[in-house]
Amino acid sequence: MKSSFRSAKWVAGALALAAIVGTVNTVRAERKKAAIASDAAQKVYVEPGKYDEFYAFVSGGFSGQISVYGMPSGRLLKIIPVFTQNPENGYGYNEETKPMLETSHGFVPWDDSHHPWLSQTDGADDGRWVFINANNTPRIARVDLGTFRTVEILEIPNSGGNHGSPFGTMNTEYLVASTRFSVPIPNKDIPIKNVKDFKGSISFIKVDKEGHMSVAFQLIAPGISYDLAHCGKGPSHGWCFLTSYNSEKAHTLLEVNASKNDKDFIAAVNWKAAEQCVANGKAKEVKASYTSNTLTESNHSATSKKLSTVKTLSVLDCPESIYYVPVAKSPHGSDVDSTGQYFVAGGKLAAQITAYSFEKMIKAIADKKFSGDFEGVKILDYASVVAGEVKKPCLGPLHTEFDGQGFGYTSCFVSSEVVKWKLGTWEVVDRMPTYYSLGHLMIPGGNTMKPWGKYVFAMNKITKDRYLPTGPELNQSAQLIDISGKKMELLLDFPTVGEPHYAQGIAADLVVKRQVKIFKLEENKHKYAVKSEAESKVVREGNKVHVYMGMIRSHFSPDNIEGIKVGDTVFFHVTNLEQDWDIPHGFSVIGANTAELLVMPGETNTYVWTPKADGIYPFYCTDFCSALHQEMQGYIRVSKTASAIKFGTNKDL
Ligand code: RUQ
Ligand code: CUA
Repeated sequence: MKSSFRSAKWVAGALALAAIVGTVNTVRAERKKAAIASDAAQKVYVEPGKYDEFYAFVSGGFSGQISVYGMPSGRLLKIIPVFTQNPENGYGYNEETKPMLETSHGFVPWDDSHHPWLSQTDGADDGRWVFINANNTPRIARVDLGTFRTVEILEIPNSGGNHGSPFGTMNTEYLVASTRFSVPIPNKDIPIKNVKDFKGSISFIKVDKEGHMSVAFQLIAPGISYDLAHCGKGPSHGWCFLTSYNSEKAHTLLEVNASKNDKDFIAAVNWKAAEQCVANGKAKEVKASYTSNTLTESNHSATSKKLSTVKTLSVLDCPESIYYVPVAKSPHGSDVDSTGQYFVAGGKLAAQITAYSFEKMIKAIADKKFSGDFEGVKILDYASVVAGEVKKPCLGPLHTEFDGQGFGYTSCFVSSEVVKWKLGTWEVVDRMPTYYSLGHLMIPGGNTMKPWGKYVFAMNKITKDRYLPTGPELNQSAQLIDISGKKMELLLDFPTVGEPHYAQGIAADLVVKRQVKIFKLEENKHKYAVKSEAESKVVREGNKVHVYMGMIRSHFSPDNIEGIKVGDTVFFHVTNLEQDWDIPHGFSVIGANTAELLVMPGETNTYVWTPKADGIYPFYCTDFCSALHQEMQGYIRVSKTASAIKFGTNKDL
């Protein structure tokens, strides 16, 4: 570590920050009246019956899910359950989807999801899948945009927290996932103060043609905290750029102890070089325990597979795979512009946005322009790689997206604004206040080579005084800003679900054309499916009872079942026999200790019930499916364990 990074300016920094926050609060009150565009209403008005131009996939943060909005209307279209059980449709409760939430720690029914990332082909969003991270128990999920369902979840071994994840390459060859907390690798019982022995992993997740994910290899790097990445494209394809913090390697009170050094690092990772090292046998296959969960739509069932080894590559055995680039202190993510020539990072505590030139970086590596090394990783000389610093940017710059027209848009958390600046001249050309404390922002396609431009979708952490109050907790919010003109114009303000972090936007037609409307009944390979009402039956296997049940407007078959006994475990395998778009049926039994089923046309789901006392138990359909939905119901007769009541359904009784 070079001593120039050691000047302890954090005290001054923290005081300055406190002063800034005070000013910002006063500014807020004045800004509340800030004008919105006079034709804003027209610009966001999507006529009833008309579609929005864009989809926005917004992370749910502590809700663990993804919410889908139409843009520009701000209409909430759907919440896709990913890492958190969802009683609304039985995700994570029914037998088919429970395996999706299995991990090496057992069943984990919740997570904290931050960064959706749309699959790309040739550097442009292609509308196939959206990936998203679980921050707490390290995982990456893949959602199929044909069905809007989570179809795969891969656990990431050797990670102490999967925040900087998942960020993909321009053809979705890999997703990069870095560890936020350094930990011993392999994990073991050592004193916390031995933090110097902790390591950081940067995982490369291979995505095959069908979307299936696997851990290709993990770079084992110095144990600092790695954060958000964006990968190169065009000229910089083959590289990914991740910011990091805590080069101090603090293990307590990080807010102070990890802000001492003047500079942190961007890790520039050459994944093609790493691939080469792996091919040359420099990686080690090590023991690791993690899971790979997949939902197969042919039988509508998920399976969880336990994996036991992973390939790790120490950066010391492949020094050409990683370089550190000095960056203003406490950065929070690195972004690559649409041409792939620049990568950009803001320093939260430094009021500085720096753009680096990829070309200069390659030259600096060739010319060995190093200013030192950090635990064996070469540090590039700052002046040799920097392309420019944005002049008079803002306070607390975080994330940058690009419009494809030569401008960057950076979110500024402390000064609550979006700043628009020009690539090349590094001048700020416009500012737009946000309400308040802006985290991420998103431009549809703004992280790709082909942005649609048009809007900035800003995600704010604090909404005090923006909406009707709702008790101690107020919602986070999104704001829509028109960027099609010279000046940014605020159009719309709306609350979000959970705490949005990053989002991704895509032209609607790319997703609309892939929509699956029904699952074909004749292709249903679920072991307990029925293809018609005639196939419905009950089968007893000891004290297990399997009910093969069909649903069609507006009845269940069977709808009368007798001969169930206290002590039985009853499996209701319920098939929706409809073959019509948007006709789900629901299923639930009084007193059952689980969530309902919500079964899509042509699909089979399983509901487990253990009756505890004899009596008559009604069940019914929970989704208003027809004028006779209220009549869609049935009865189960439960008898004492020793009783000899005849076992059967309508036809036998
Ligand atoms: S975070 S506000 Cu992506 Cu989790 Cu930046
Ligand atoms: Cu089926 Cu309501």
